[in-house]
Amino acid sequence: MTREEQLLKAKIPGPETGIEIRRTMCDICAPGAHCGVNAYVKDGRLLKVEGTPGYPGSNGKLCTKGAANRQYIYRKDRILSPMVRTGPKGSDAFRTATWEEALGLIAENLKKIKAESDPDSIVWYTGYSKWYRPWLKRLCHSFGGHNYMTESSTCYKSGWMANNLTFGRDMRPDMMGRPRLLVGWGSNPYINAYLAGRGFAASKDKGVKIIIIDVRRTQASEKLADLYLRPRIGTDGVLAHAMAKIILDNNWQDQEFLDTYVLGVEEYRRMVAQYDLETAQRITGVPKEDIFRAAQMIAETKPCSVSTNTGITHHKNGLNTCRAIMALNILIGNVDQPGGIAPVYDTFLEMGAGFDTREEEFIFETRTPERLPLVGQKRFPLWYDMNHDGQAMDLTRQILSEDPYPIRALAAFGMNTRMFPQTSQLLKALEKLDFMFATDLFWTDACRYADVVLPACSSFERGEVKAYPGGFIAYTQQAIDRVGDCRSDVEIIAELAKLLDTGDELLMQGYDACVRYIFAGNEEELDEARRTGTPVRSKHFKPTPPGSYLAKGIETPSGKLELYSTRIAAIDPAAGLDPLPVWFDGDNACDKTEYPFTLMAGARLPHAIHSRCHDVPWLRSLRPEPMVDIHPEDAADLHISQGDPVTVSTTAAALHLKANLTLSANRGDLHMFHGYAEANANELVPNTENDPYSGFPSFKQIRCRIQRDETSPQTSADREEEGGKLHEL
Ligand SMILES: Nc1nc2c(c(=O)[nH]1)N[C@H]1C(S)=C(S)[C@@H](COP(=O)(O)OP(=O)(O)OC[C@H]3O[C@@H](n4cnc5c(=O)[nH]c(N)nc54)[C@H](O)[C@@H]3O)O[C@H]1N2
Ligand SMILES: Nc1nc2c(c(=O)[nH]1)N[C@H]1C(S)=C(S)[C@@H](COP(=O)(O)OP(=O)(O)OC[C@H]3O[C@@H](n4cnc5c(=O)[nH]c(N)nc54)[C@H](O)[C@@H]3O)O[C@H]1N2
Ligand SMILES: [Mo]
Repeated sequence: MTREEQLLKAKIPGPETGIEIRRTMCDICAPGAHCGVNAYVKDGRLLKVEGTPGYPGSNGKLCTKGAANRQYIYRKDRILSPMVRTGPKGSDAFRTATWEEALGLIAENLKKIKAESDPDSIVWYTGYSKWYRPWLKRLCHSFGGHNYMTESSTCYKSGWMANNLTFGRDMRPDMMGRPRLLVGWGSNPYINAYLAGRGFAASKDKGVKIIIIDVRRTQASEKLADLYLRPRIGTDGVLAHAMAKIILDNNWQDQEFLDTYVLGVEEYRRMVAQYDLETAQRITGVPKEDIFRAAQMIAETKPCSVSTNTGITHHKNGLNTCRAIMALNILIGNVDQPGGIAPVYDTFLEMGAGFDTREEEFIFETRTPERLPLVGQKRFPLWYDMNHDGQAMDLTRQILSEDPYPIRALAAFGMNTRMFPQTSQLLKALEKLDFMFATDLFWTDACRYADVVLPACSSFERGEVKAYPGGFIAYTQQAIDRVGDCRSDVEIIAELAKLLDTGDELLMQGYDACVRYIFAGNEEELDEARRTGTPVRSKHFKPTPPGSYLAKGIETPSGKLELYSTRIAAIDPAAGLDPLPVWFDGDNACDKTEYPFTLMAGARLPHAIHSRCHDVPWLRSLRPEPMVDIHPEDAADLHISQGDPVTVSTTAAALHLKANLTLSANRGDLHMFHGYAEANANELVPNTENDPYSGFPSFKQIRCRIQRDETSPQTSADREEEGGKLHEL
């Protein structure tokens, strides 16, 4: 018995208490770690949670969000039963309904709209939750539709596209191969993925060097970095190109690797030649000595892994910036080499676990040929070419303009409108729909615009399968009583498959039958995982050794690693996309004297995840008020003190909140966290400022101005009191 197991055993409550410990997983950060949870349950109610020792990845640890699961699950605004709208859209005028009536209404309306128009006049959308996605997408297909879209229209997929264009596959740092230098570019793993943060910290303890490149001072820049570069927002493409030029000028590149595996080296060399150190320093604001030192460290420390994340893709030239950053791995020959970057092979729900499943077959086998262009297809042709899903960032525009055809209905699974740029415009669009239904745990604005609302359940209230790196399969069982009359999203989907006359027998059979289809060949593992509540390793687990990807054949159109993208070159030239990872100034076009600041809306709070945790009391208490971060010198120029009420304005909207003076902000930049209902950062983000390659909104680079509100002056005593508690997050 391990020490953790002994400790756990010592804490097991006696039978006289009526408390049982049940195994489940935390789904608040779907799809991330899904940390293992020991749920203390009495009479079907959750009393407390602890991490499950020995669980893949999390191994007994939980973050602040995971530790607050009880408050999350019993949030006051949980939806308790199906609801049907009785008043105007946007209001709270709803009545309760039975499941039979609610699902019947949905089926009746969707069938009618399909018959009158086209199945693709119905959009199937899902928010951040990933666990039911294969089921929802199959339902869309089985009903004859294709207009399926997800929150990945703003998350992860742009980086995935950048990597696929360049390497033919998604790529991650090969931590098993023990890199000696880690470059975290726009990455704050302590907060965004605490398990990765722990990994970085453990590597540092073992002498691994770390470079952090971030526009804000963060926990990572302070605690991890041997070298910290702080560029101006959205100038990373220049920084990466300048480093590439240094590497090439000094002949530090792996020429043999370039000659053997890479397409477009000469075009790339010509492109980066314009970014000499002077130019790079002028544009990025990073001292040229630091740029040189970073390039030298990257070229000389072997093995080295350069990686980036989603923050970088939330810019108008985000996808190309990602390509520019990842190209450094190619120059130094660190692709598919131990300790460099390694290809990812998805097993299930976008997670590579080292074995194959029939997930793709499950999703696509009922898909029919497309007839109409999908949402966003014309505006973002590269997105369409690589994803064949709708791009949700074009939904507002298409509903309002009906161009190229009207969208009439929306199936909204976990849609939080607060996460979309210019939320109020999206709400206006929802008002125009003939029919909408929503599933969510909580009562959201999207619910207020729906005709029918269905209560969904949390991961503790359902069974769920998950694959983990290392070949593990977890299969939980329901651990607590359901709150109210909620159901799992997949139960809802299975029921709709019946009522919508899809004839999809497999989908109608429900979750477990589909899981067995997807995980065919792993039935024993599924059974054992389910019985024991402990993840089980698949007998089909096969690690992919470094070098095998290059040996087997690079999966780009040219069969080479592409610094020049042949896939982009094949897109209609009218789209104006460049096959090279060119940098352009993504600053939005508006008067810079009127809008002298740059707003970065939405780095991560440790205790919040998008819209999910702001109404969880423990978590909210850690940063109760929406605030805008501003450099103290900028604040002094504008006579703004800590805690002052201020207005931040962009071309899209104006927002009232409080000022937070902090040295984590660059001069000239403002930072806000997203997710606060009373100060929704996304109202400030114009929904026309998108990356033309990915369609992603420019959440992190918006021109703005800030001024002190004279209407609600604070007393100097108030200010002094608040000034004492400078927020450093
Ligand atoms: N300004 C700004 N905006 C951003 C970002 C940013 O950085 N800045 N980041 C973007 C990114 S990367 C992302 S991923 C998106 C996230 O955006 P969303 O996908 O909207 O994220 P959430 O608010 O976490 O979840 C959406 C909804 O799902 C509900 N939900 C939770 N679990 C379940 C479930 O099991 N079933 C159902 N049916 N519903 C459930 C939640 O209550 C919530 O209302 O936001 C994007 N928006
Ligand atoms: N606690 C918590 N964890 C989360 C989430 C959450 O909401 N809360 N969301 C999850 C989700 S859905 C996602 S997609 C990931 C996102 O995680 P990341 O991809 O890491 O994204 P961000 O936190 O948006 O940005 C990372 C860093 O990039 C910096 N940055 C912004 N703009 C620039 C720039 O122009 N240049 C440079 N060099 N740096 C820049 C920010 O200051 C930030 O510290 O996090 C996940 N983890
Ligand atoms: Mo995300």
